[in-house]
This record gives sequence, structure tokens and C-alpha cells, in this order.
Amino acid sequence: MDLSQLQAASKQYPKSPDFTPSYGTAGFRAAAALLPSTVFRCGALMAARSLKTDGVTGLVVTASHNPEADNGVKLVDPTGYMLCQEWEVYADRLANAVDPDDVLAELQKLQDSECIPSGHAEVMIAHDTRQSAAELVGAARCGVEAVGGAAVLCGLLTTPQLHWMVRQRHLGLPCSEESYFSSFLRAYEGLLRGHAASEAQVLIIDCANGVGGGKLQQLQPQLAQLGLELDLRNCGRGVLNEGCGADFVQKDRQLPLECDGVGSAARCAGLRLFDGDKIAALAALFIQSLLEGLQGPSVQIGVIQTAYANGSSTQYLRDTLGCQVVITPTGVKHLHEEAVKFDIGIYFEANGHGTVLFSPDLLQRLRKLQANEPAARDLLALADLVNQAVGDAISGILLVEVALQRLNMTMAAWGSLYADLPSRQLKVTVEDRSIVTTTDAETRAMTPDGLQESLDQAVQRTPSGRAFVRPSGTEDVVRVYAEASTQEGADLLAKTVARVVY
Ligand code: NG1
Repeated sequence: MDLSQLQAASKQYPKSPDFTPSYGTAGFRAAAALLPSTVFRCGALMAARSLKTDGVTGLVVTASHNPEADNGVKLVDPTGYMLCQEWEVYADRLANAVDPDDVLAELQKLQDSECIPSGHAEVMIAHDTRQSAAELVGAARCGVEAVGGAAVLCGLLTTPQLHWMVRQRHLGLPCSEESYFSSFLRAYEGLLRGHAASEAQVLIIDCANGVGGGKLQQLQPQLAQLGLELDLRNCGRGVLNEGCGADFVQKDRQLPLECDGVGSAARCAGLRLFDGDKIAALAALFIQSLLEGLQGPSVQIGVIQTAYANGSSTQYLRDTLGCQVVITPTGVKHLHEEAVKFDIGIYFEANGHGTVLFSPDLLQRLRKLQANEPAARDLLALADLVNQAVGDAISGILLVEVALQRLNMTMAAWGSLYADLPSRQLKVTVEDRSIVTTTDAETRAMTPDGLQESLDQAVQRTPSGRAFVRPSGTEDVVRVYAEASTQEGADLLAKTVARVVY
């Protein structure tokens, strides 16, 4: 790695002295104005990671569900997965380096401890629709180039699109946006051939005024030809994530803007919540139905959830479907890590982030069987339909459509696979959220002293009560989750716990 230009370039992106960025649930997030130094350094880091792995890495400038004024950076390994967790430590150290000398010293240490070879580094860079994107993409590019790497500017993309493209590069497969769309469409068409509903399906989608809206517009005509009509709301006229978006709908339990007057028969996210837990249940049911037609040894299905998964969903997956369920800390990087241990790993956070992973061994077996077994062909198509790099809302929508049509299931039937336990989520703003630390996949608080005991007492007083608290990794808040046999019980439990935290 050529570090001769690093200090000079780093001077253009000074870190503000009070800013102590921390690599959170999914990369760095903060007020956009604070981030140029972080993003510059992440550019340099991902060039180093490219050299270390002899592969193309990725970087996305985005803060997903956060408000427009925030931004962030997500880092992608050459496999298309998130940056490996061992390197998060380097990201943290670099992001917190106080000045250009310190940045150089940190990169030198990294170079030595990881034995970074010289060679050609390449980093694919994408961004969402936030106004601060241009400046931060410039910082990322400068960081890559400051250590002699090549930045490939991929423009406006969803995060999962970039993950998918990086993975395709790694596999030596076509990696354009066009191939992203066409591969999903091909798989979608294949899975519904001979099984499609007789009438066109209409789907209202809340695009949260973000990057996904434009991408769905691109897909609209082809999907309409395949019998799926997308009716896109919040598609760019309003403010990003304001009064809309999955986070708003799932946490606040409100219909998003532009969705008033949606008839009760219409299907859309928000009218009745079909959350990530329901998607996991549907995916597991659908996959089990496909596996019935497959000869040979049984296929291990694992479903990975977090503590936010509704208790009823976990029970349904375990007891009714007989799936193995694993609970991990919040953040798809943790779920993904467990999902790869199964032949088919289904992982969804309650907020809908997630995907279905097929193991390389299973894919190989399916490829051998596909000439004679329709079930093998279907499962292979499913692996193409569901983004294998990372959770992807666009691919998730297509998965749900296919599963419902193939299982011949109405929304009502899907909704009543199990009845959610009433729950409530609250955010508490505290001076320092890091004083709350947790264990057991975030289900128990270790600090501050006495917090868990008070929480236990409140839970004991609540029929079917369950509650936990954890510091958010994307916002400056402590999150409270409570579940109970009644909505009043869940609300009261959440309020009581929030008071204890405060
Ligand atoms: P934090 O802010 O750490 O709770 C939130 C979501 C995660 C994940 C990340 C990344 C909840 C409770 N938390 O993390 O599931 O999606 O954002 O976007 O939904």
C-alpha cells in the first residue's frame, strides 16, 4: 500500500475534536456534516481490505432509515457480505484518529499487522439520495486514491444492489444494474410459470422517498407484464423517511403518508403489519413445501431472529414448522453469520431486513438434480430470486409474491399463521447510551447496576410479559421493547421499563 500521499490528502478531511464515531449495527452513522473524515478514512480502509483479500470491496454512503440530515457509511467485503467483524476494530481506530499523523500511524499499524501486500486495490462506491451524498462520495474516493487504490463510482444504488454487484464481481459474473434486475426477473418468472394467479396482483409500496423508489420504477413495466402491478407511494416528492418508511411503520405502527384512503382489500405494507417475522414464517413454509418434492437426504433449515422477533413467531417457527431457531444480537451481520451454518438459513429482523441463504453444498446438489427434479429447479430459482449477498427489500417483495402465489395463500391466511403477541417499542434519549450494556443476545442488561432487576420485577407483574433494553447502534437512543398478552400490558410494561432507563 502506498501511504506517501495519505497525510496530505487526510488534511482535507479533518476530524472534529469532539466527534468520536463508533462502528455500530451497520457501519458508521452521524449528522452528515461530521462525517467527511470518517468516510475518507473508510475509503482508505476498504482499499487496504481490497489488497488484503485480493478482491474488489465496496462502500455505500447511506444512513438508511435515519433522517435526511444524517448520513453514514457501510462497508462491503469482496464476498458481498458486510465487512468482516475483525476489521471493524480497524475502522473504529482509523475513524477516531485525531489528526493526519495519527491516520498514517493507524494505517501503518494495520499494514504491518495484516501484512497487506502491494498490488491493485479497487473499491466500488455507491450512495443513496441524501443531499450530503456528493461530498461524502468525494471523500470516500479521495480516501481510496490516497493509498493508491482505484475508486469505481457506481452512482445511486440501494445498499443491497451494491452488495449484490460486489458479490457478482467476486464470482466473475455480470455485475451491472441491468443484470441485477434481469436475474431477479428471470427467477421470478420461472418460479411463477404455470402457477401465477389468474388476475394481476396490485401491490402498493411505500418507497419512503428514498433510493428504492427510483429502482422500483425501473422494474415497474417488466413486473406489470408478469402480472404484478406496483403502485408506488412516497416516491420522491416528500422528505426521506419523514412520516414514511419501514422503520416508521414498524416502530410507530402508523400508516405512512400518501397511503390514506387505501381500501382495506388493498395489499400494502402498513395497513396490517406483515413484518420480518411474518416474512420469515412465510419463507420457511414455502421452502418446506418445495423441499417435499426433493429426493435424498434432508435439508437443514435454520431461522435466525433477534430478540425483537415477536414471541409468537418464534413459537410458530419452532413448534409448528419444526425449524431450528437461533436468536442473535441485533444487526444483520450477526444473523448472517449464523444463517450460513445451515443448508438454508432464513434470517429476518422484525423490521424486515433479511434474506434467505443457500449453502454452496446444497446449491451444488440442486444443480446435479435439476435436470430431473422440478423441486431442485424451483429451489435454484429461489436462490437467484433472493439476494444471496445481503437482505434486499426489492428481492424480498418478489419472494413474498412468489410464496403467496405458489402456496395459493391469501393475505388473511398469511396473517393468521400465528397471532402476534401485542408489543411496544420506545426510544429513550439518555446522556450516554453506552452505559447500557447487554448479554445473552441483548435480552439481559448487565449495566447499569440494578437495571435488569427492576426490569425483571416489571416483567413478572405482566402476564406473558417479556422486555429488554439495548443501546441503539444507529441512533443516539436506548431502545425499549416490551411484549405482553394485551396491548395495554405491553404499553404499560414498555413505559415502566423506559422510566427505569431514564
Ligand atoms: P439499532 O439502531 O442498533 O437498533 C436498527 C434496527 C436494526 C437494524 C439497524 C440497521 C431495530 C430495533 N433496530 O438498529 O434491526 O436494521 O437499524 O439499519 O429495528
